[in-house]
Amino acid sequence: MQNAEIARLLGDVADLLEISAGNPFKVRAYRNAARTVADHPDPIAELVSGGEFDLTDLAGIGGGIAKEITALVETGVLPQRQQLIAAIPPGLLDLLRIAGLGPKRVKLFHDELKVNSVADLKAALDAGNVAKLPGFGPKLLEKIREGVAAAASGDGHKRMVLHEAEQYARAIVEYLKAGGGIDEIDVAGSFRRRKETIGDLDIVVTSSKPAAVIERFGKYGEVTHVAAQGDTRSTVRLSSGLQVDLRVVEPSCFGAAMQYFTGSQAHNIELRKIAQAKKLKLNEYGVFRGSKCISGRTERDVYAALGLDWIPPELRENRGEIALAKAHKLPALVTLDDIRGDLQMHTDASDGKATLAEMVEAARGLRYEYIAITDHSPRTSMAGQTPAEIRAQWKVIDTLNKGMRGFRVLKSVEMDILESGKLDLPDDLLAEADYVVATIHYGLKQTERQLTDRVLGAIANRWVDAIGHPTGRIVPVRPSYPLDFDVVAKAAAAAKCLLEINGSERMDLPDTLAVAAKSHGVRFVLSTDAHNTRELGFMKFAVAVARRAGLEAGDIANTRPLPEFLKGLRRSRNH
Ligand code: DGT
Ligand code: CA
Ligand code: CA
Ligand code: ZN
Repeated sequence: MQNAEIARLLGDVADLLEISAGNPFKVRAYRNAARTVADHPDPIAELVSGGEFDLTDLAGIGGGIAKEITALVETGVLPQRQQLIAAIPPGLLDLLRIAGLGPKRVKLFHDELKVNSVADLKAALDAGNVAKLPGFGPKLLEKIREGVAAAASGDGHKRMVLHEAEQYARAIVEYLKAGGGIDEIDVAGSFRRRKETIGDLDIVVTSSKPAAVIERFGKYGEVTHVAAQGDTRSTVRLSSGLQVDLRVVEPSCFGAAMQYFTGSQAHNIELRKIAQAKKLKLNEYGVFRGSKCISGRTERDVYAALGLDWIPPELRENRGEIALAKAHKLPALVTLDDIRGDLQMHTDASDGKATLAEMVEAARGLRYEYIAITDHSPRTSMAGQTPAEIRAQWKVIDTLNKGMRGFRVLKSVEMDILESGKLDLPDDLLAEADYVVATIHYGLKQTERQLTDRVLGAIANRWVDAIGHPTGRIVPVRPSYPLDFDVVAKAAAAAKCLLEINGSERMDLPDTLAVAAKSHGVRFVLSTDAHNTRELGFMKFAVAVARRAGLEAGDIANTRPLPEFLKGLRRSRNH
């Protein structure tokens, strides 16, 4: 069982306690425990079943919750959650899964309107009773109405963020492999294309014992419902709401099946047109001339039969990749191995959880050559550092650097671009840094003109080396703030200011905007925005966005060795 799943169940307990007016300290304890588990770098379930591990050593986990987690790992059931579910109307859990609704609102509906199910909520909306509650404006009501409609039609499952889907996919693939009898196994679909959210997982397998694989799949501990099952395919729903499709195929068809089920649908439709023009037929079993299969063993064979170079899955969106494959002009996409440093992360000097030393050690473990420590500036009220504190941190970094070989910590800061458009730190301080990233965190409700001007103002400052998470979006909870992105991209290119691709759940820049930025001549920097050591692993998601945008190593500043990286920064070029 993966950490995301344990954390989700602990979070359910917090929600259910809150709805049933449980002890607020207990609510908080479960929420903290959920966070601790979600942030833990190693699989908690494995540690617990290994024996020697004491859960109460973890921050925020006491004896009671430790026992609960141990029971969960051993039995697949969290006792506290079962008890709570038995004591409340079961429909309340469905309400919690609706977009825009959390425990506070569900409790309010329950207490004030006697709402106990999706149907009850729909009736209350229709009768205008929700609108009478304080804090429910037209926008929120519309969002809830949409969520209720989706839930009522059985389609209410939210898309899962790639970060989380990664854990679920890995766990279920490992489970299937552990059962034996599997020759090849891979995840296709939007997951393989590395889309930022996943509708469902599509797993393709070759096996000499299809029936046994299908049976084992249906018995996976998290399965709540087997939606469809045949001799070679099955669809299940997990307790997290995630749907998983499994197909068992012949080895001679594995490449064709992977190609078909990777999609995208738009990409596949274009491929079929190419096949038809060559008097061939393309489907999930292979490429056929008449009834004779001419390829299907590998994806490369399938593309070759159509006269195309193999296309990396991240590009398969029918956005021009097929013409490039035909002309042998596909980009050599950047890979995780190309990345030599991580240029945004936080320590406990601002809102991070780990110390500077811990972040450095973890980054060295990832074989980076350099990192930037980018704690927040004063505007981030609770967490920001004053100029004096920043200078003190930089002194510590100087000392640290003297004691290291082959690795360098860059003196940096994540500086807020204030609501007024001014920058949060003075030029003399910025000039002493090795690297500065400027970002917007506040005043997101301003107009497009105001927000665009703020970003342009930051780009105009010669000491701003990069704009961090440039659009402010967070997948899937918050869209971009209004921004004239073309104007921003042109200005960044002209000023040699980098634009960040942030690999946290922001996934910001989005892939489509990174494409647009590249066309204006922008260079990029990839970062994780890690707030603990585990999140340093988010670089693969920044790389995913970059690959979907067709970026090559040469487009990305932190694929360069340190001297070249530093020389390429505008602060060194402008002298
Ligand atoms: P998702 O799950 O909504 O994030 O997106 P996908 O792309 O994973 O879509 P999904 O799971 O419905 O199907 C996986 C792939 O299988 C899809 O990308 C292309 C292929 N596929 C599925 N159904 C069809 C279909 O009716 N026609 C074609 N051409 N391809 C299909
Ligand atoms: Ca899918
Ligand atoms: Ca599917
Ligand atoms: Zn930030």
